[in-house]
Amino acid sequence: QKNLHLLSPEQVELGKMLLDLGQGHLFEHWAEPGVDDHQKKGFFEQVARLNSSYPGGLASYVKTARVLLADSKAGKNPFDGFTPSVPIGESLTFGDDNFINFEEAGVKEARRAAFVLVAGGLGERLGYNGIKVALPAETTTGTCFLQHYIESILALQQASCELSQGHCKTEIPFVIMTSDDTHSRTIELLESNSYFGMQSSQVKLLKQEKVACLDDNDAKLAVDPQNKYRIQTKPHGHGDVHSLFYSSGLLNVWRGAGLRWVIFFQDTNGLLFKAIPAALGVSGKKEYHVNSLAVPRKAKEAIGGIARLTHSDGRTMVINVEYNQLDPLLRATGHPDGDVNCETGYSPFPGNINQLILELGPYIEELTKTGGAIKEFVNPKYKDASKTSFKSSTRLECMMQDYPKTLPPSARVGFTVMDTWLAYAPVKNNPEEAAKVPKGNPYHSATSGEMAIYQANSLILRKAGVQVADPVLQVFNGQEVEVWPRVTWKPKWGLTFAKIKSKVSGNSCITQRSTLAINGQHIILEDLSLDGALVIDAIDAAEVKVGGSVQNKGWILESVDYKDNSEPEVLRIRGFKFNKIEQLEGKYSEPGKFCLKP
Ligand code: UGB
Repeated sequence: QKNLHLLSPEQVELGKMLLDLGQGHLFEHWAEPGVDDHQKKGFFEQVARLNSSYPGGLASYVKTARVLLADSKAGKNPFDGFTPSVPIGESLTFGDDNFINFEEAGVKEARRAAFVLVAGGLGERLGYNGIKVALPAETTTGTCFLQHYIESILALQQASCELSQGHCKTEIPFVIMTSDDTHSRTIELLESNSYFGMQSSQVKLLKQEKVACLDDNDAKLAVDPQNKYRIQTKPHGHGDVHSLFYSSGLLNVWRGAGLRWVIFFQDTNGLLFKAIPAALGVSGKKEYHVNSLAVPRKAKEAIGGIARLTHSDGRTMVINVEYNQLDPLLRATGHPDGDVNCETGYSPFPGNINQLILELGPYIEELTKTGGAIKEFVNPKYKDASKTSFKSSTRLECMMQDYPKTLPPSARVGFTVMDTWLAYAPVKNNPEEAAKVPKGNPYHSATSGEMAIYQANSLILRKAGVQVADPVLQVFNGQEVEVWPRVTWKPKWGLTFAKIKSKVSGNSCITQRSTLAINGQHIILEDLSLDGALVIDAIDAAEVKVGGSVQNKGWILESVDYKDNSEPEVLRIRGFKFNKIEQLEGKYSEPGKFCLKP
């Protein structure tokens, strides 16, 4: 009351709303009028932001929180009444005719696609100091995740245009969802690298806001422990991407421009774009409204399981069941062993890798109904079994893969399973946590993420006819990994298997200790015998045939201890670095046809 003169009429309304919501405690410790007035105004600015960025405003947030907190206290199972079963989806085998056909169909569709990277997470589990998209996906070339994603989208754009008849001016839109934790550093990374070759107008950033923290079961909003004139906030989860889209107006712009697909993906998967063309082909041919990419899942692996849930009232849906919920759900529905592997050595439920392809028309229709609100959950850490108080404040959260939960039964929701080696190698765990992962389960670390790229490229070249040596086992940061030859290429060199096959001819071979970096578009490997390091840089207008016997001392892999502070963090978290002793380098900066033969 005493501070009313400071406030605009809108702020007075917000204040009344807080009181009506039983949030009077937020003002209890305020100083006398005339003291801290600037911070008091700041408080109302924050409340206005929290109110406008949440579908239905703070009133709706508090109301939902009270219901979810009561359910949690009562131990209510979110899947009450549902029985899980193993769903049927499309399963692809890399390189066979079916796969190649889907890839071609997907490349055609790509001209009508937009990509959305959710990159608002800080990656607490990884403990890296920077933003995750700035991390090198591999250290042979040092290409960071964001650069790799942008170059992949540009390669897809070019390949798609080449397939279309006539003049094609397509620019595939690329949206990045950021948060206060990642926004400015993402802009900085883009700007200081000229958007990695993309038109800056092609890239849009949408920033998610955090949500208010809750102190108790009555959804009392938490005062920030650092500042009594602020409400404490925490991230709301990647599900925010849908409401941000709804309010951005972008979807209608895209529909007007003739787009048909929106492809969502996460921040640190260096393999994803090897799977995207075929998966998009599946979406197109099967006319899926929702297509989730999946890989075989190891029981207890920290990725959700895709399940068909059938309710006792007859409703059914195909949906991700998050990794911490799958085990209790199975136990509660007649599977006393819970989340375990079946005779194949994998969980019978395909693993959700959270790369979603949505058809734009039905997506817009759905968001128009829901405003982009996604079913939320709350995960309070209680002090004791009475469940009356929390160890620390909690908040509502939501996940982007829960989007199908509100869809009508007529929606076509499918999924596409591909080999893990081709599609999924995220960087999420720090070295200590990764080393504790049970043997046989994936580490999801910077070490395994980089090694997976070499493995995938080696296996793809093998399939294309190159003799690639077997890997050796080595231990880095306490993790035993297969070390394949360090093969890398630019996405524009080969984004699909058909393209890669067209760049390889004759009899080529690569030894295990070799490094091959192909930084160019028109580079043909013909009767190449590589035993050492070979780096080829060529502009797009240069055509280079690479062959003959290349032998040198090469690049040696050396261990780096993650505790060794004299090494840069990006090397410490992967546990190795290259000692570049000797290599053959071919640089082609003029147009023309060239041969690189030692
Ligand atoms: N992210 C945001 O953009 N904003 C946020 O508020 C939070 C995250 P995590 P998680 O495929 O590996 C997911 O933390 O949530 C971004 C699926 O739920 O890496 O533990 C963040 O930047 C799970 O089913 O993953 O698990 C990152 O890009 C499984 O599929 C992305 O959201 C698992 O990912 C994911 O955030 C997986």
